[in-house]
Amino acid sequence: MKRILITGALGQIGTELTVKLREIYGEENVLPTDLRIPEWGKMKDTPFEILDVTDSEAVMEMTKKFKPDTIIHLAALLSAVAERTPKRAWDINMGGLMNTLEAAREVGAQYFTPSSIGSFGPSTPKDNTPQETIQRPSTMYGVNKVAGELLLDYYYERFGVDTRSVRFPGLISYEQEPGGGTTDYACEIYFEAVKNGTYTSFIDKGTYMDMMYIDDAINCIIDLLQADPEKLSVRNAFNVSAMSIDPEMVAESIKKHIPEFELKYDVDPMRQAIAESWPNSLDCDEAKEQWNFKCEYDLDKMTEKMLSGIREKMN
Ligand code: NAD
Ligand code: AKB
Repeated sequence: MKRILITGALGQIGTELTVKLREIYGEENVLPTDLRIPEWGKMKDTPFEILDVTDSEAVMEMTKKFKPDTIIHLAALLSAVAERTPKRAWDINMGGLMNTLEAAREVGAQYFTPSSIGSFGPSTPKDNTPQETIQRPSTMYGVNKVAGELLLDYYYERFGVDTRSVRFPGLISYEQEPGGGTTDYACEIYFEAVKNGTYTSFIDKGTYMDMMYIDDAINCIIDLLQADPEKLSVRNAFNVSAMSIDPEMVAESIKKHIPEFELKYDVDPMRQAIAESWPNSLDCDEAKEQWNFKCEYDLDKMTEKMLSGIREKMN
C-alpha cells in the first residue's frame, strides 16, 4: 500500500491522477495539494491541503506530517507561461523541485516528477530522438527540465532517493484545461470543434510534435512508479510518446466526426519557435524495454474520446 503526497494537484495531470490513485490506494492515502482549495470536481470536499512548493519550510512540514512513501511533484509553470515570465519560472520550477526533492530525501520517499519533450532543443536530432542525446534547449522551461533531470540523477546517485521520471509529450485531455504550454492547441482544437465547428491554430501546419492521451499518461506514471527498481537504468527521465502529429492530422481526424470542421491559422511566433525547437518524434524503446511502457490511444481513438467527453461535459 502506498501513501502519496501530490503537489500541483489541480492541474491538467493532477486532476485525473489524484482520482485514479485514490481508486487504487484509498482516499486517505493520497493527499493532493495546490495553491488553492478545489471548488468543483471530484476533489471538492475531500482531504486537500494548500501548499506553495516554493515555501521550503511548508513543504518539509507537510511531508513530515503526512509521512508519504511517494512524492509526486507536478507544480510547475509550462513552456509558454515560463517563456513570458522566465524569472518566476526559475523560482517555481527549480525552487519547487529542490524543496520536494529535499523532503523526499528527509523521509526516504520515492519521487516522481515529469520532464518534457521541452528538455530538447534545436540541436537535438529531430526524428526518432534517442533516449541519450543532445539536450541544449532554447527556452527557460527547457533549461528547468534539463536541470531537473540532472538533479534527479544527482539525488539518486548521491542520496539514494528512488527518483523516476518521463519526458512527457503534449498531453491531451478534456477534464481540466491545459496550463499554458506550446502543445495546448491540440486540446483547444477539440473544444472549438464541438462548440463552434472551427479552430484557429497558433501552431503552423506541418509542425509535428509528440502527443499522448491523458489516460495513457496516467497509466504511464502508475506503471513507472510500480516498476522493479532493479530493471531501471534511467533515473533522469524516460522518453515516452503515443503519436507524432501536426494540426492538419488532428483536423482530418475530427472531420471523420464533424465533416464541416474548418481549421484556420494565426501563428503565434513565440509558441511556433518553441515548437520548432522540439523534436518531431521520440524513440521510446528504453521505456518499453525497462518497464513495459505502452499506450492504448492512437489519434483516431483519442479523437472519439475527446469529442464524446467534451459533448458530455457541455450537456
Ligand atoms: P498545469 O499547469 O496544468 O498544473 C500545474 C499546477 O501547479 C496548477 O494547478 C498550479 O496551480 C500549480 N502551481 C503553480 N505554482 C505553484 C506553486 N508555487 N506551488 C504549488 N502549486 C503550484 O501543469 P500539468 O500539465 O498538470 O503539468 C504537471 C507537470 O507535468 C509539470 O512539471 C509539467 O512541466 C509536466 N508536463 C506536462 C505536460 C502536459 O502536456 N500537460 C507535458 C510534459 C510535462
Ligand atoms: C508544454 O507545451 O509546455 C507542455 C510540454 C510538452 O511540456 N505541454
